[in-house]
Amino acid sequence: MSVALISRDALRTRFSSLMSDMYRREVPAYGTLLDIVDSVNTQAGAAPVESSAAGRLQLERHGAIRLGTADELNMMRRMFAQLGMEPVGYYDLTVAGIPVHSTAFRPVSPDALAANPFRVFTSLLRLDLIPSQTLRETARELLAARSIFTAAAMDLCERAEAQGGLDAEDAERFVTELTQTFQWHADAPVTARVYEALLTSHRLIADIVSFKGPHINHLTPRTLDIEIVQARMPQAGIEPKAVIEGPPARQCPILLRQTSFKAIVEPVRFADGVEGEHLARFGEIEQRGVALTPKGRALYDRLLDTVREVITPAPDGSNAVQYRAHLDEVFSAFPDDWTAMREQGLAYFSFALSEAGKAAAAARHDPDLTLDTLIERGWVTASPIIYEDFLPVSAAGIFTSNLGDGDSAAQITRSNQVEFETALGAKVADPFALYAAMEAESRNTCLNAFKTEIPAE
Ligand code: OOG
Ligand code: NI
Repeated sequence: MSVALISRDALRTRFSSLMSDMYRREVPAYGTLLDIVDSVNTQAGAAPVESSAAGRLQLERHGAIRLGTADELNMMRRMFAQLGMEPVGYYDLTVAGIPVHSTAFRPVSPDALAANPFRVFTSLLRLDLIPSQTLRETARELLAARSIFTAAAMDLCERAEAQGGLDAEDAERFVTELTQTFQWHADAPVTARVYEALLTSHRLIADIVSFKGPHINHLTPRTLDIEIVQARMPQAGIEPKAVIEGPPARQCPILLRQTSFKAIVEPVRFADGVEGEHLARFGEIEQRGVALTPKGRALYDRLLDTVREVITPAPDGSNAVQYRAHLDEVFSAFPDDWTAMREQGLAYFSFALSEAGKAAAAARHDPDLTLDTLIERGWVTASPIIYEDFLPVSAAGIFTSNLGDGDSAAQITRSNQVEFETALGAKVADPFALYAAMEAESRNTCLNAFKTEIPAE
């Protein structure tokens, strides 16, 4: 007799909700932000970008963690695989002076994304980039001495791998145990002196190396209107950053717009008994739009570079109005119309038969109909495919141009990715390929409806 196994989608939803409860307890401002986002999302009359958005919107958020070693990353991949989350994309943040490289663990199939798109941006520290050899060794020893997963989480992960899943009781234990990996530990295993040295080397290195585990550093709900949430944050006592990152506000949203509030101060007790504090954990909100094709993405990158050659947002917000105006002006070159974006091959769309289309397909078979004709006749609808990934630091372009040698830049990037994938124990999926496959499948389904004979029963 076989046991009933809990679906990976259900496990992911339960895990994401446990993480959200924990972060709300640990960082109360996150709870306040969730309340604002909830009320804005319910009020927002605007139709969500994708038709199935309403159902998944409440559940939707992403988190971010930073790991210290290859073994931690490897085990994390196995854990997340049980939640239906696969590594997608490679982000090299060293180009922006941040000593990590990263991937996003997320569901990939349309069904899994519709069930719950919860994703975790996961970074791996690049120890080799710590300049001081003594500090590097200290960091290596600290990381080697910790184990970030509970024994029960590891046992249950192995059981899930062997059985192809977990029964209800094991599933609940597994997600509960796994959540513990991401909790905040106020008691740090380093002395205050070592912490200070790590902090001086790089704030992020101290955050990764000085603690017992990879505390979740933010959780980000998705909103239908980031402008309203940004405006309401100060009224609720939360101070947002000066400008919203990413593209400007548009009729037809593209990619990702994000804004955050400042890291909170958390008390720490160091190994030598010294009391101190740590700043790392914050809150963020995001608004997601359509996924861009390589052509659309190139246009986006070029326009953003153009903006930033003239003006970069000052952290104190002093030029926020001018930045915004310039961003709006430059981005007027990016078509703000779904049909234009589709016809110019700038974004990905998912196609479906309309009611009229279904009737037409049942009545006649015409293998010569093109998708464009079907759309013109109203037989097929095109809905934007949501961008499920992240935006790598735009400084990447500056890095490449500063090197002045395309080949060597490409080589550095490639070898980093190989190193990352070796640590991960798997290859990362190419996000463009995933969106293109979703689009192609929906296109073929529509076209095939007009090609195939109705099977005789
Ligand atoms: C991750 C930053 C990336 C986002 O939304 O772009 C990220 C980190 O700070 O560890 O979460
Ligand atoms: Ni984030």
